[in-house]
Amino acid sequence: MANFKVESEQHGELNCWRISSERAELLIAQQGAQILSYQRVGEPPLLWLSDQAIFRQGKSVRAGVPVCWPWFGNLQRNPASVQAMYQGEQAPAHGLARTRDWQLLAVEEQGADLHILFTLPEARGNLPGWPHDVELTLQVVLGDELSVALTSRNLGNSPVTISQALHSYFAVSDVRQARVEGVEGLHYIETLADWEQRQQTGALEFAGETDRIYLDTPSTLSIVDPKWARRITLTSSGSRSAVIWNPWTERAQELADMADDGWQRMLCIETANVWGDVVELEPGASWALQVRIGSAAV
Ligand code: TA6
Repeated sequence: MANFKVESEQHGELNCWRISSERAELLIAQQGAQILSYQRVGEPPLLWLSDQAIFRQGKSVRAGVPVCWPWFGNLQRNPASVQAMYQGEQAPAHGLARTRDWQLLAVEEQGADLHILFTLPEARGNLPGWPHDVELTLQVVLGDELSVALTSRNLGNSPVTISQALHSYFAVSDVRQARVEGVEGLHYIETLADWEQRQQTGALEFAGETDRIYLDTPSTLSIVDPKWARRITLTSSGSRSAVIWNPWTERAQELADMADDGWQRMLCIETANVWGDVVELEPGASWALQVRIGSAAV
């Protein structure tokens, strides 16, 4: 007998699945194959879902793990090789994949883990303004940790260059008391000061709006949350860059889908391939961007 449950749920305009195992529960939207929430039995949520989230077609939900692909952020800020792939007019922020409907291919148990597989059929040459033929899959594994792997395989005849990110929103007690470890000494791009390159001293603490691209990142970053006595650990592969974002007071007020004080309870660490870390896929080549998310008491 199966030890998991898959239930369909409608949230506003979005079809979603609530998938639960004996150990954890996930809510995933068909749009963007976006994980909206992740909670282990008996623990507070690890991922943040905005109290004022808007569940509308064509708009990414302010929650969980939006998939940014085939470019990250503002296309104009990407290397020319990534920009050249897009032939449309207005390029939406964070690419095309997060607002398209994905297909759920399988939910199956493998040992003690639950494997969930999605694909974006339109990536096979039918995305508006982006005519390249790529097999794009998102594999989510619910085990002791949550693993998310985004794999792109170039099925066309010419190289394809992408930037991408798993734009993960983490739940914290109060961002002003949390810190990120693993970034000590790294160089980063300060997007809030003319994209100047700077160097991090010590762990990252938060005292204002933060929007940085960390370069040459190690495979492990963690969020230490003393108030909730919790450490969230992100273990990545296929990535040497990470974006760390918190909108703080004024930017949060501008976001219709975030409460004015919502910024206090969230923190984005985005496992990425951005800046000098974009991915060039030769014909037939594939690339997997992966993060495993775990937590432990501190
Ligand atoms: O990853 C950081 C960032 O690019 C910020 O600049 C901020 O705008 C955020 O993502 C959210 O973007 P969104 O398009 O989802 O509102």
